Amino acid sequence: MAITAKSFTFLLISSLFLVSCFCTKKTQNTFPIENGLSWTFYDYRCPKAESIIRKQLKKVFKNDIGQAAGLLRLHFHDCFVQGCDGSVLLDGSASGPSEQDAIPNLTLRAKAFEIIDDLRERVHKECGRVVSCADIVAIAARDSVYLSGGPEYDVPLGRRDGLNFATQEATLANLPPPTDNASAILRALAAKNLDATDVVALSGGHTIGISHCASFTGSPLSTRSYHGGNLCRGSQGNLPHRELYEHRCARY
Ligand code: HEM
Ligand SMILES: *[C@@H]1O[C@H](CO)[C@@H](O)[C@H](O)[C@H]1NC(C)=O
Ligand SMILES: CC(=O)N[C@H]1CO[C@H](CO)[C@@H](O)[C@@H]1O
Repeated sequence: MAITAKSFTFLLISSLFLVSCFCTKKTQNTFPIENGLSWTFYDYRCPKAESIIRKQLKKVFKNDIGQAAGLLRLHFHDCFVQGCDGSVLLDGSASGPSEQDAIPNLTLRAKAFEIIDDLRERVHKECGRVVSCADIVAIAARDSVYLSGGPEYDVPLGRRDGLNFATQEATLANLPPPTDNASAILRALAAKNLDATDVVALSGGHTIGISHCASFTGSPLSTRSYHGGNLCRGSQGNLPHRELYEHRCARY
């Protein structure tokens, strides 16, 4: 819970500025950060943590750059529900790998969970279990942005892993649904201390990745379209719930 969504946004936004003004990496480290986080957190305990993650993700993305989007979104889902505490990874979490029917689970990539698991193993093999999963998710999201052509930003570290998974109720209450209009999204993010500028910056996350047809063609069981629906022509109709989610729009 050490880092809030606000500071994540702050980093995202500041990194955009840094790219545009060609400032050095050092300047970035002067930004105020949450209590408990630090720019040097693993310098003694696991100095190689970030380089291990970067190196492995380069390999993963060489094979499939699409995975970058899955990892970025995982960080968003982790941070918005109960803070960036790694709880998205817990069995039982509605966003996590074990809730079969929770909508967030259906649209987070299973592969993203596997990649994080693998990174955790590599980092823990090097240093023991001193690096939190929440930090690994945060670093992986940063590297996903950078390695897919976006800006680079420093990530202050020291997040603690939460022990409690998020219920489906908490998950749905904290992640705005795709049906929300702009005012509803502004309101939902204002509740997390994020302003309109933050919302615009964070929306930049959608520069990469995919959406499943069901995310914007109405509820899984209806054929009503929220956004025109032509992109998904052919995937609607009588498909069962699960199958609808498996139709990627790129096919149409
Ligand atoms: C604020 C409200 C947000 C809404 C309503 C929203 C909604 C969505 C929806 C509906 C999808 C498609 C899911 C699917 O069908 O598979 C999606 C995908 C995605 N979102 Fe968001 N999102 C929001 C915020 C964010 C933020 C803050 C980030 C990160 C900075 C983010 C990053 C992504 C990424 C990278 C994908 C693609 C995932 C993939 O390819 O696997 N989103 N989002
Ligand atoms: C946005 O959605 C809300 C319901 O969440 C509705 O009350 C409002 O009228 C909508 N605003 C616009 C501009 O469509
Ligand atoms: C995309 C994703 O992670 N789906 C998971 C949802 O939950 C089921 C079962 O618990 C997993 O098998 C899926 O991989």
